[in-house]
This record gives sequence, structure tokens and C-alpha cells, in this order.
Amino acid sequence: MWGFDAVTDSKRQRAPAQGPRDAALAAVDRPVASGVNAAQFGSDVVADALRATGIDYIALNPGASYRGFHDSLVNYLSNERPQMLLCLHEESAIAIAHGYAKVTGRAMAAMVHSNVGLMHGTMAIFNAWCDRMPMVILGATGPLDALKRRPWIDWIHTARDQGALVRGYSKWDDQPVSPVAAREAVLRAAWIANTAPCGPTYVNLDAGMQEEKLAEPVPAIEAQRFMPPVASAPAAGAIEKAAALLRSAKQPLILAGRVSRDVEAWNARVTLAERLNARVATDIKVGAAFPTDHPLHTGAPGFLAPAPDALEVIRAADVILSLDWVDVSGTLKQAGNTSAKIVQVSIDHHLHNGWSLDYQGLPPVDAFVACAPEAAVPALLEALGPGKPRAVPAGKTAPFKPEGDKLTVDHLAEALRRAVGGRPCSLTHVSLSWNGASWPFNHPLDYLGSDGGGGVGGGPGISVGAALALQGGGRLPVAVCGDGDFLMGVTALWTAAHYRIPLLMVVANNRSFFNDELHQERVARMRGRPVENRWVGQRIADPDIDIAAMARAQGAQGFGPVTAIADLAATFEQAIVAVEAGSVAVVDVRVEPGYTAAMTAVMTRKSD
Ligand SMILES: Cc1ncc(C[n+]2csc(CCOP(=O)(O)OP(=O)(O)O)c2C)c(N)n1
Ligand SMILES: [Mg+2]
Repeated sequence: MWGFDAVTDSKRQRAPAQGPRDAALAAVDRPVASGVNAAQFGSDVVADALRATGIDYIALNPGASYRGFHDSLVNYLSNERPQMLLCLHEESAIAIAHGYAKVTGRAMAAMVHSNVGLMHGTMAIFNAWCDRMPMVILGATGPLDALKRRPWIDWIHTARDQGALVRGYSKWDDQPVSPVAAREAVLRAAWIANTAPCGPTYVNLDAGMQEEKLAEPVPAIEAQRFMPPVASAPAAGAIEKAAALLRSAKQPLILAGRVSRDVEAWNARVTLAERLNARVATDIKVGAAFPTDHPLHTGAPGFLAPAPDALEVIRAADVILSLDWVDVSGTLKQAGNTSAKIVQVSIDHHLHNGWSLDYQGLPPVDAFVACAPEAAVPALLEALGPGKPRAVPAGKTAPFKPEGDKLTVDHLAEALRRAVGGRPCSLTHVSLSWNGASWPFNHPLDYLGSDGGGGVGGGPGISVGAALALQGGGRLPVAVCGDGDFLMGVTALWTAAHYRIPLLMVVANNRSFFNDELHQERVARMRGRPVENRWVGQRIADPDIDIAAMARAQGAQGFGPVTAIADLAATFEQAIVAVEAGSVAVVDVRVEPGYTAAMTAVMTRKSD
């Protein structure tokens, strides 16, 4: 009931990444034939290497520092495999690659201009890093040989150690000197990015190297042999120890964290929870990990803390199995004292470094299984054996009902769900005001998780990238963005419109950077000052921004502002018709400012 037919569903999940490229998209930006069919320049060799990685798309914003490579993509590779996706800002180029990886689990490429382009992209790289999403970022530098630098411009395009800009939040970077070394660097970058724990990699291409004519042909290599698949397997002893703890548990709990979009792995988690009769908590910061409608699922997934009922279950648990939960230490702290034994399944420690503390607190652990959850869960099931199937408590199926008569995010969610109806749908992003209880997830692609690093402005680009990857898979991509998030990343929609990538974006428009109103409220409370002033320097009103017009300016269809609950459903239905006809549609919904009670409580308490 809670699982899926593995064959058909994993096929559907993989289809977008492996299937033929969408014809409408492939027809965009076709160059005239160049007649070039052999590598002649350094950048042609690098372009060959990028094609050899199997990467289909490269999102970019152009720049002279990589004019050689740009020419190779257009006139040597004919803008195919990879096809360029022109972006209006580097932050959206990176975010698009991020969203693509959220669906496929595989790296896309992004390319950014020397120094300044990379600087523009950094926040989005940080988001992808915190979200553990793979991507290959290519950048460039003015010629390292000073004699080859043109006055002024090449000098400002050159930095001593450009990779240092992103080294704290990328897995690996390189600045190869020759075309052959650059080929190896691109293959290594794809290999490392796609190997779990995944993350962004950065290769910086010397402009001189790109533009230099090859003295002689570069011998071909078998690229796949340089990117061997890396299997993640648990140690037998660790699985035995973990299974023994779980077997002895009276009140086990699974914290289902960073897991893949794989349907078989989803089914295995459901089987494990049912085998153990374990309660399961999930987290809105990461993609759907367990059916939220399942009777064993506890509490609505939340951003800053598990819901109060999930915290109760954590307190009562005697054994907690973390499947790469984002912050075990913080969650235990939020629950208060627990004497539960902790089983941690993760290889995240391979990624931890001295710059970014996104690894969170060091949790106490009684059994550590060092592998990806996808490998650990079947091994745990085997070690536990068939066992007695335990009774699963009856389901709670009460439909979600928004309260009050003022238009809130809950009304938005309820009407949107009704308009979506029975269509398979992926929530590519949700606003900070989102209520995890308002929308059930019953498939790994039902929800793709948050921006990862808390960088506002990622929502639109991530959603465009996810929509790109979902094309042809039969799922309607739906994004819900805050107005602040939308306004910072809106131009990503132009890329979706230009490349015919259908997407529905709903803006939960509270006309405020509301998150920070709550922070100002908290400070006012701590200091005994008037909380009434929390909105000053936060509200985005007077004049109100015309969100639908901004959408239309990108080539999307704009709807709204919707100000009445009664108008929501019909507007969403019209917008879905537009998306199903191939458009990008944006609906501006004027919502009352407010977060869920749980989130507000965490944010406005005087102290933690
Ligand atoms: C790049 C960036 N700038 C500022 C912040 C601080 N910040 C966190 S949430 C938030 C408000 C976001 O506004 P919106 O998307 O409209 O969501 P709302 O809180 O209003 O629901 C801000 C400014 C951030 N996280 N990232
Ligand atoms: Mg807002």
C-alpha cells in the first residue's frame, strides 16, 4: 500500500535523465553548421571531455575569459550534449544545476566567467554544497602566463588562486595547465561530484590554454574508465551491531534524512519501518524520504525543528536510527534529554572541512554504519531476518483543513492541491511559511527538499532545474516560493521560458521578508522593546511589487494577485492549463504574513 511497483516506478524516475532530450528544448538556439569535425584548439579537447562525462546540459552566463571554450561548445560540439542553457545571472545557472541534481541524483554542468561570474555564483554553490548535490562547475581565468595577458581586462580576469573563493564549500577544484590535464580534470570533477557524499566541483580553465592551437592531435581515451562507479557498502560488523540494537528496541524511531529519489530504496525504508514497527520522522529541509500518510510517520516535517508530536516520539524512543539525518545533535537537543541508543548511517563525515560548519554538532553514536542509507537499509533488513510482522497502528486520514477566513499559506496549499487533483506532481520548492502538514508526500519525487544552505533566492533557479529534469516524466513541476525568494531569483524564469521548460510557480506573497520580522520580534522581546516595530525595514510594500508583471517580463504567464480564498482554485486551474500547454506560469497569491505555530515558537522564544 505504501510502496510502489519497483520496475515501473524506477523507470519513470530515471526516464527524464536518460531519455531522449526534449525535442522543443533541443530545437532552441541551433547554430549553423561549422564544418568543424576535429579538435583544433585546447578548448575543443575540454569540450570533448565534458561530452564524455554524459552531461547533457550546461547552464551558463557568458564571459570573455571562456570565449575559447564557448566557441568549442557552439562550433565544435554544435551546442549538443551538452546543450547550453543561457542564464541571466550566475546564481541561477548554479541553482538550475542544483535543481536538476535533486531529481536525477546526477551532476549537470554550469559555467561562470572568471572571478566576477564565480563571485555571483557563490551563494548558489554553497546551497548545493549544504544540500550534498553534485554539479560540475567550469570557470576560467585570464592567461596565467603574464606575457599572454592583454592589458587591463586579462589582468582583472586573473587571480592567484581563484578556487579559494569556493574551496570551503566544494569537494575539489583544479586549475589545469594543458588541454590533456584539463581533460583529466573534467573527468575527475564529474567523478568526484557524483560520488557520495556528492557535492559541487570546480575546474578553472586558463584562457591561454583554451585558445592555443593544438600542436598535434590529442589521443582519445576511454573516458568511462576514469569515472568508475563507487559502491557504498556497510561493514558486516557494523550492520550486526546496529541490527542487535534495533532488535532489542521497544520504541524504535527512524529519522529519515538525506536519501536518494530511488523508488526501490523508498520501498525498502517502508519495509524496514514496518518490520521494526518504528515510528518515522522526516524533515522538510530534504526531499521526501518516507510516506507522510503512513501510520508510522510522525509529525509534520518542519524547517527549524521537528513538530511537537515528533519531539514527543523522539523523547520516548529507546533506539534511534538516523538515515543521514541532517542534524542529529541539534534534533536531540531540541527534544531534550534522551537516553536512546543512537545508530547513525552516514558517510557525510568524508565531506567535513575546516571552513563550513554545516556538518552541525557531533552526535553521540552507539553504532555507526559508514555507508549511504540506500546500502544500509537492505543490509539491515537482511540482518534482522523476516521476524514477526508487527501491527501497524491505524492510519490518520483526516483531510487537511485550513483555519480562519483570511487568505493564508494553508489556504493556498489546500486550493493548489485540489487544482492539481490526481496528477502526479513534484513540489520543487516550498516557502519558509509552508506548513508541512498541508501536503502529503507519497513518492520520492513528490517533494525535492529545500535550498540546502538557507540562501534566499535559490527557489526559482532550483525549480527551473528540477522542471528541466522532470520533463517527459509525467510529473507536473510545482514550486511555492516566498516573495523575497522569488524576487531575488526571478530571472531564472526567463531561462525556463526561453528553453520551453514548463513550470508552475506560486508565490506565497506576504509582501515581506517575514522571517526577519520574527527575528526582530524576538529581539524586541529580549530587550523589552515594542514588538509592533518588527516590520520596519522588512515589509516589501508601498509600492506593492507586481509579481505577475515580473513573470510576464520573463516570458512566463502571470496570474493574480489573488486576494480572495474563493479565487484560488480557479486561478490555479487556469495556470495548470497553461503549464500543460508548455508554458511557465506564475501565480501571485497575497497571503497573510505568518508561519506555522511550531516554527513561530522556535523563532520567537526568548532563548533555546
Ligand atoms: C541571500 C540571503 N539573504 C538574506 C537572508 C536572510 N533571510 C532569511 S529568510 C529571509 C526572508 C525571505 O523572505 P521570503 O522568501 O518572502 O519568505 P517569508 O519569510 O516572507 O515567508 C531572509 C531575508 C538569507 N537567508 N539569504
Ligand atoms: Mg515574504
